[in-house]
Amino acid sequence: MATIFNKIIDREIPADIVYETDTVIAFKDVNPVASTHILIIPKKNIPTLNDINIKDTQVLAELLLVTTKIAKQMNVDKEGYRIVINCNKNAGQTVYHLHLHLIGGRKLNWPPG
Ligand code: DGP
Repeated sequence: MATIFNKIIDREIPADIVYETDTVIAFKDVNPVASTHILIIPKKNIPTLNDINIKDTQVLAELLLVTTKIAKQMNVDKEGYRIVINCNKNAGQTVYHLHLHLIGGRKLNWPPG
């Protein structure tokens, strides 16, 4: 099912895009929880982490590689950052299109809330 993120991919609504390839796209989160808060998503519709399969191996690897590139680009790689994937309601997933949150720029608490 199409979500708001498909509209960002298709340029139907604006987003602050920081990185893009044929298969993934990354943009600033509209509700940032830290000075660096980027969402990295596959262009392919994958609703949740539960929906990945072996055919997605390449795109999943690319999501992680792109995340590390953006962390460098945003200058949070040395101080540190966190990647979060919320899966379904107990984790607070609100957009049902797989996405990685890249969060950095401040000290992050552990365990998360
Ligand atoms: P999650 O709770 O993991 O499903 O996080 C979804 C995130 O998506 C949330 O941090 C806010 C962000 N978000 C929702 N709608 C939009 C939008 O239209 N544009 C942007 N840039 N981010 C959005």
